[in-house]
Amino acid sequence: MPAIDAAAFLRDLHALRGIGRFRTGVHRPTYSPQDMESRRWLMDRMAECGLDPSIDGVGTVIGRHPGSGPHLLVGSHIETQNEAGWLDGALGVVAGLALARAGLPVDVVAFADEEGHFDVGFLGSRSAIGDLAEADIDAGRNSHDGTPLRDALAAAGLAGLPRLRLDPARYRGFLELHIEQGTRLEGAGHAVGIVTGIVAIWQWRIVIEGQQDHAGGTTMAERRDAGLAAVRLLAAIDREFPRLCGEASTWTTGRIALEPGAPSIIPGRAEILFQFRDVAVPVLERMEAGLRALVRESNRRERCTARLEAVSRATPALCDPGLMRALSTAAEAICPGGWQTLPSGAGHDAQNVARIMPAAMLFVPSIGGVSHHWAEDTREEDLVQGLRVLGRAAEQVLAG
Ligand code: HGY
Ligand code: MN
Ligand code: MN
Repeated sequence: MPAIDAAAFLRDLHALRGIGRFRTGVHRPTYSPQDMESRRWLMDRMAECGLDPSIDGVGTVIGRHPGSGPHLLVGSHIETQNEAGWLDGALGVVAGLALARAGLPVDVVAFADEEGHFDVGFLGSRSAIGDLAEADIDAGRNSHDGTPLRDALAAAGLAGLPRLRLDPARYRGFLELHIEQGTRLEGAGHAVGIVTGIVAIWQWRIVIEGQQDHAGGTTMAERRDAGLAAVRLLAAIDREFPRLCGEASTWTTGRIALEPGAPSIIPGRAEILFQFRDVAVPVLERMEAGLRALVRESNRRERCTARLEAVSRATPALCDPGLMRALSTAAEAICPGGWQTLPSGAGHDAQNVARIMPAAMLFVPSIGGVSHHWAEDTREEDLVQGLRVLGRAAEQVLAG
């Protein structure tokens, strides 16, 4: 068993929690001043743990182990959703620091913008596996305010830096420790989850054009209300999708923006951000076909026009059986009977890294399943136990 310093691990987690603190969580949107401060903090910790730290042209931070290998890559992300949790992403990166501090030959990585503040989708891990062209960066926009990605990179001082490209030959594989962000482990009374597969997120923008007009003088028969058309389309999706979806599919409308958004003006424009998720591409394709049919039907029925735009389509991933075996052997040794396998309903950088090398994930329980919320939390004993399972599995893989 590697000599893991649990106290230092928890100290690092709480120190990172203090950068961009928001209530009991954090607010560290990608490239914000607090996000960049956390990346500098991480590089300092990497150097202290004997790693050679660097930040790349999209903000991914990697700490390279100086030895000749073989190595494992361990990490996740450190930016967060807005006003969200302190563990989503941070746990996997700080766990990597703890393994390096224990002397394991690991490289530690924090992939930039896993949380999709920019509409490229998995910016850092896609760039690191060679799946991001310069044109993708040119086209990238902030998902909240439309800021061009190029401008954000320049403002963060990253413009012109080379981009990390992972060499799969350097690694036995990639391991990501993450909170479950659901209630399955807590419901089963299990402390550890070994992930079988990771969903793909297919993200859409639906723009509905109507006619801005007076809310009183315009009769109900003659108005072209983009807001009502949006609501009716979303209701139609919710009626139809249970017929198309898979067992664990989800679909979510994260934002409906009405313009001009005044109480006495009929909205002339509606913009919907809509996504659906599943682990199986045929199910995703079935839901896409259903969505396209519903948009066509809306355009037949409404006096408004709806336009569907694909924002991003991730690739689902199955976790590597060999790494999963190492994780389950370690889990059984450390918490016998207290673990299970389960799919991930959240997307993760591991699903991209899995496209170039073996990758696997380990979950620890989320209290009440809460995540993407500042109240997100996990018991410290579960955090430490998850780290110990990760460390034992990493040692086994490296000894391979
Ligand atoms: O939304 C997700 O699944 C990830 O947490 N960004
Ligand atoms: Mn995450
Ligand atoms: Mn997240």
